[in-house]
Amino acid sequence: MGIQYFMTPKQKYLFDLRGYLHLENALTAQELSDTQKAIERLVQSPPDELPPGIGHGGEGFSNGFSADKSLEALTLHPVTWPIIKELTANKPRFNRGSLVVNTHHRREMTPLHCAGEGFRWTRRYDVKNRQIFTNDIVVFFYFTDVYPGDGGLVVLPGSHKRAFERPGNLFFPNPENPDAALHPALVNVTPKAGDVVIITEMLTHGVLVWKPQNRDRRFLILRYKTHFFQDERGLRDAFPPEVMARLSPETKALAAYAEPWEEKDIVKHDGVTLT
Ligand SMILES: O=C(O)CCC(=O)C(=O)O
Ligand SMILES: [Fe+2]
Repeated sequence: MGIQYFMTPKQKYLFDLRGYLHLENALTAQELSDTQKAIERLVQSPPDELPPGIGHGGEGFSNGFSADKSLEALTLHPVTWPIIKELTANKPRFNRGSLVVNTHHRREMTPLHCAGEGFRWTRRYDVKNRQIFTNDIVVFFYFTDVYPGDGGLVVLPGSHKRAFERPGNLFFPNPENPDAALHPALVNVTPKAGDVVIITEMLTHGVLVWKPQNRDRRFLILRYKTHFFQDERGLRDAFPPEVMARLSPETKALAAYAEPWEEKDIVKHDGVTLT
């Protein structure tokens, strides 16, 4: 089967120009309320009662996507799925899904970073025959609102096509000062609950200190590579056995390794419902 084109001309233009997309209201009201409730249950649950295979360290719940079917279903969400298929040339592999509850207690920012900095040549962003390809995609589903001035994700639009090494401290000469004005080349992305942000991990990005004391920033990080990508998870299962055991067959198919010339059955479906 040839590749079908799903991204709108506007999405293609913006993703290629900036290295990310911010899609508003990606979740239905029902999806948003189901996922918000599931996350609240996870947050309230004592550490020894977390579902097997979910670890809570720092501000993250590793494998948090597998805590509830409403969260697991986001791996194949109708808004993001066609875009993920297109960006990976129909060869996606889902291989990581953490949930984050970011609060003001975390006082330091996450410095700017991106895939492909330094010696790593394995991550790519390319455009050929009017098609965008990238083998490292991160999808952020938001369950709470972010407003300008709150903090959170900052990106350097266009940096996924950089040709030179980023000079250290160029954008944050004084990273200890959370009140410093943002460098004009950076954009603080401010999604609202139900929005989704899709980036290529080639994009330079970081995280500002979260300022509100009465609100947190809750979001799911879903990572996709090509299904033949070799990283430390390589040919083995992307998730621990106790997580694999409760995943739906569709999610397992999405997380499966395949050879470069193969095409997984799961990509033949536009809308995938978990069974
Ligand atoms: O906290 C965030 O918004 C971004 C985290 C991050 O850099 C990543 O997941 O790659
Ligand atoms: Fe990152």
